[in-house]
Amino acid sequence: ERKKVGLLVMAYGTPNKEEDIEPYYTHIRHGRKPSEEALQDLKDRYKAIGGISPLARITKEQAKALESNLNAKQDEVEFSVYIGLKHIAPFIEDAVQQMAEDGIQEAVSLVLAPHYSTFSVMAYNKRAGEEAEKHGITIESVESWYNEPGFIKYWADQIRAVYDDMPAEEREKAVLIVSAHSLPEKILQNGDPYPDQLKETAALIAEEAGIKDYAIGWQSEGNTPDPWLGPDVQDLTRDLHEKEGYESFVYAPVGFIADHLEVLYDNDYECKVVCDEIGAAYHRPEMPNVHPQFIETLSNVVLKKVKREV
Ligand code: FEC
Repeated sequence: ERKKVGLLVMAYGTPNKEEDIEPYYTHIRHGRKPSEEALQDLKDRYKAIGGISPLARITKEQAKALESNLNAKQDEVEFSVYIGLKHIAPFIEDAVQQMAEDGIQEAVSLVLAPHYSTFSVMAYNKRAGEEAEKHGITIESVESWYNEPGFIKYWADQIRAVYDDMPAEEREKAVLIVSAHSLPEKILQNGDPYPDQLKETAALIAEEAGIKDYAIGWQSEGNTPDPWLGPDVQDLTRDLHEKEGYESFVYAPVGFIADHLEVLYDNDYECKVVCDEIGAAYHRPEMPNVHPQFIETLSNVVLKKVKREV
């Protein structure tokens, strides 16, 4: 008899249809409605990537693939997956409640974002933990997996393939930009590990891919008056072109793991606009999505956590 363990997979969430955009945006803004202008701007960005984001579909596919992989790999534990989203239903709390209704007493949780920060992973885990306590469920949380060898290899392989495809003269003037979602600078006051974790991911990927010219950037920063972590990837692109003469840019948004607005718009549109303006080439390797090697990596991360506890 296999032991039953809940697998709580947490992700950002995305509007499922146009009418969801306003409540979703309001939730992201901690309950404050966006202005008409800001709302329209967000609607236009979704329109530019094809109407809605593929993120909802990809999150479900990732969760299913992870569950199958885990259950095929070992026979001590039977994992049942539950998706809990940060900003739209099914919310993290809904998922934990469903686990309780299904009689789950033990669970392991994983946030579909590699780097730990008080703003992201800690917030997800806090919400899961508070709901779990109400139902007497114990949750072991994976806190980060930004330096997992399989994760590093995934990106190094994709990046290597992009460089190998370049003509030699382009390769000599190419630079890799490794990025994650920006966060307000105030996270640094409490010693948040987020920027150091991104630095480590970047160094490991560059080393494994054999790339010497790389830089770290931040992207998708929010529309608030406080300062955000920089340099922003668009400014960084201009700077690297003007000061160092790079003419080909390879973007690796490693703080994300799926095709969604922040990549399809902020990289594939906004960064590409800058590259076009300065006459540079734009490249963006494929996101992990449900790539088998990537799912295998997540599966190992979860198993390590469970084995430590059993
Ligand atoms: O629908 C989609 O395809 C895109 C989904 C999406 C992902 C995502 C990931 C992260 N965010 C993080 C932090 C912030 C902070 C603010 C913020 C704002 C937005 C807005 C949209 C949005 N985020 Fe997001 N983020 C996604 C979507 N994010 C839409 C609102 C409009 C805008 O600013 O563009 C600022 C909130 C505020 O105003 O106070 C902070 C972090 C991640 C990566 C980790 C994770 O996935 O959880 C950190 C995907």
